[in-house]
Amino acid sequence: MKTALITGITGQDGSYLAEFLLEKGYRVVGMVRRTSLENFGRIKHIQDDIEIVTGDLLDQLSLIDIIKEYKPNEVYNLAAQSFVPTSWTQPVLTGEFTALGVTRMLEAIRLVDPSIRFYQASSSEMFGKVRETPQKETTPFYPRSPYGVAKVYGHYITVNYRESYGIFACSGICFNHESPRRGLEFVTRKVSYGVARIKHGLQKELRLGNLDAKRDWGYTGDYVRAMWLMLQQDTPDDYVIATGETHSVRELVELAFSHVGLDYRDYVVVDPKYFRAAEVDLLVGDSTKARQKLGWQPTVKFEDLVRMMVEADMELVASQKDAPLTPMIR
Ligand code: NDP
Ligand code: GDR
Repeated sequence: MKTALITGITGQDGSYLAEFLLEKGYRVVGMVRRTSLENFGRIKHIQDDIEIVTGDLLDQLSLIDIIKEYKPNEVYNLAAQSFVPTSWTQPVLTGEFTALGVTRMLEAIRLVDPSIRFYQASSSEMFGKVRETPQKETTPFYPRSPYGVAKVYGHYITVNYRESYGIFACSGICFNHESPRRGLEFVTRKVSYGVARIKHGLQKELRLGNLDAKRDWGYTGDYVRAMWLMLQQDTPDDYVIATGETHSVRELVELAFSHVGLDYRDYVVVDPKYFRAAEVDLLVGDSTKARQKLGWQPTVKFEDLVRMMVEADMELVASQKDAPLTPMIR
């Protein structure tokens, strides 16, 4: 039985990856950071099937201890400060988690067992300002936020440890991927949750930022399969993971509202508070390499993804109706 260590297991991707690896017969160890209240909402249904260990990407020794104790065959480094706007308000902390955290984990692997296979969660935010479309592995990076800059560091340190020490280290340059477990502050979930609350009469308007930004949105369940596939190859490499389709935030909003019979123009308010200091205008990925070498392809189309998220939130909000939660939407 192979052992996988997942950092960021309490996050969206971590929960889907843990489910996927359990189905493959892995022993799954999830690293969580210490919090005063448990934060296991996304993994409570599999909590009895996985092992949880406390550690932090900010703490080098905790990583070394965990690698020594659990002896993973594969490490999936998904933990990060992943919300782009927060990277402007906490740029140094974002660098510590999202950039240097990668080096700390790679150092733990190098020191304890360099034969461990390593996956780094790189991001389409590294492409940033449009240089070329669609974006592929060879497209130059031009990050537009401290988050994007930190991910470029994480990406290149992964490449460097592969080239310097021969570690089987791969980067998945994943474009946006979403699900009913997406954090409430990201735009797809903010919209699906907002639509559900409006439809249930709990909210009157939805305040958003730039409706013209375009993203290549896929389904998280498809993306975690690509992460695993990368670590099963004969040689380590980096891959763009994307659907190849792009849509604007406006299209997302229009579709989500129309799914419950509403016209978004009656509810959406553009609030400059949500504009970014520097925007990424257009992302669309070319995942030909992953399709050819990994045999990967996405299975969920944009329209189905939006429908899935709105329906899940309609149910969630209905179940909360007597005790509505106030979303912490920024
Ligand atoms: P989430 O924000 O949902 O999850 C992030 C996870 O990282 C959480 O489990 C969080 O723990 C954990 N974490 C944060 N800081 C630390 C730390 N210092 N030590 C240990 N754990 C920490 O992100 P996603 O699941 O959406 O994304 C997973 C990864 O993929 C991230 O690295 C993200 O940047 C990257 N990515 C995501 C894409 C997407 O579209 N989803 C696309 C491309 C890249 P806690 O629950 O305690 O906060
Ligand atoms: P992104 O995702 O920044 O692409 O990063 P997000 O959903 O936050 O934004 C997508 C686009 O929507 C526009 N937008 C808004 N965004 C938010 N969050 N809230 C709003 O009200 C709003 N209105 C418009 C944004 O300006 C942006 O253009 C995600 C994260 O998961 C990263 O960790 C990951 O690396 C990248 O995807 C790929």
